[in-house]
Amino acid sequence: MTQSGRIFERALRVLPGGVNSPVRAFKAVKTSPIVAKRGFGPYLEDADGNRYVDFLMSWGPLILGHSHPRVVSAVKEAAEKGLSFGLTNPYEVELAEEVVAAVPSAQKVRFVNSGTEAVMSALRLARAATGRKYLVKFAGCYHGHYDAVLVSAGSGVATFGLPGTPGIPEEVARLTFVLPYNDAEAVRNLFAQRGEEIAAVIVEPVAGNMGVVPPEEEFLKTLREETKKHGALLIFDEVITGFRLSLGGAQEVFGIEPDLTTLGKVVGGGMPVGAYAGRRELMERIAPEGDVYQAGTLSGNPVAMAAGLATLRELKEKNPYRELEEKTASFVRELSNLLTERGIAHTYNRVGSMFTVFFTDRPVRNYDDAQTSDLELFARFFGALLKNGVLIPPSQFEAWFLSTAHDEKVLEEALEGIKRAIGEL
Ligand code: HOZ
Repeated sequence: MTQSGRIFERALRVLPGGVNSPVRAFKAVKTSPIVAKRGFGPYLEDADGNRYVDFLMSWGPLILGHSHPRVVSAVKEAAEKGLSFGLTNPYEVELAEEVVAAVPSAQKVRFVNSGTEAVMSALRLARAATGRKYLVKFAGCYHGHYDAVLVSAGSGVATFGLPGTPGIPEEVARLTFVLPYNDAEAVRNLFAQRGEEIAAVIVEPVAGNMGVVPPEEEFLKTLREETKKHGALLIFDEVITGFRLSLGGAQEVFGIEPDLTTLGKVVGGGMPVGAYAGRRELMERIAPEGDVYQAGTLSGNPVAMAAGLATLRELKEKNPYRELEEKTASFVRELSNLLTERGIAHTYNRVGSMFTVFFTDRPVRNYDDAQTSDLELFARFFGALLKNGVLIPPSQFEAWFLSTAHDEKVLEEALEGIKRAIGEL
């Protein structure tokens, strides 16, 4: 038995499913999970010493690659001064200043510990600010595991084919309307009927949790127009796209300002950080300035803030976005050519440095399309890639990520592994 196998066997005895987040169990790809030992730059090494070119990249945070020296030294320096104070510290102020400077719609920001927490808090704020209770989300979008948004969700919920989850009262689920992604007409119709009851529309401005699905131009514009017209708030869930597509996120790329933005992943540089941000008068409703309560012992943790700060400063100084996009575009084109040469029907979606390959012959513009992908073939593709030194997300309904550490040579190495893997399908 492998070392990974041995560790996972022990894990199964003490952790539900052997994991602390379902997608890590590799169930959908019918492969034994690997146990991570270390990461360096674009590579991940498992407990048996196997090295993989990593396109999972911790599900998105590691835009600078694993263990970037600047981030690691910032973490060490902060840790030596204290792991947690439960008091205001300078790092959180500096990180907030960076967020406010970069994200177009952010005038004030509150840090929390995960994307889920950010979403939960932003939705509470939206309900308080509007005095309404209904929410709108889109099928296949995933906004963390908060009750209100775990209906028709992407990510792990899609991966395991779950219709929803027990434990969420029907009364709660009924407060969330679910519409198809990229369907501006459906949005207009719903607002025409129920517009005055809707507190907020929450959307991934580029979907990343049904695989990558870019927004059609009219879609985001319609969301902005309809929410404004009916006094509802527009929330962009930029947990994946924030600081990933550009320093100002998807809202900067598409030129549309939401009322509230949720952040996570890159903003924490690999540490557990989430955040929600928005216009001053909205954010000032949050306690202790206002009456909407939300708190956390470890929120704004100095070590986590230091990691985020080092990451954002590196991004600001180096501005790697154009290069990242070009590298990713040419990589995914070559990958697609390899599949075509082998006669495998597929399509891919890419935005910036995130992309997904779907094994279907129709364009993927919503969750129904994404579900036409051949999941059996995806599972075999995943296994063959792993055997050939390439790690991708163990689910069809996720994004692959490139980092600044994925240079030409590494991508060449990955393409060789991919070519061998395709040959084995
Ligand atoms: N937050 C990730 C969604 N793309 C998945 C990570 C997880 O659920 O563990």
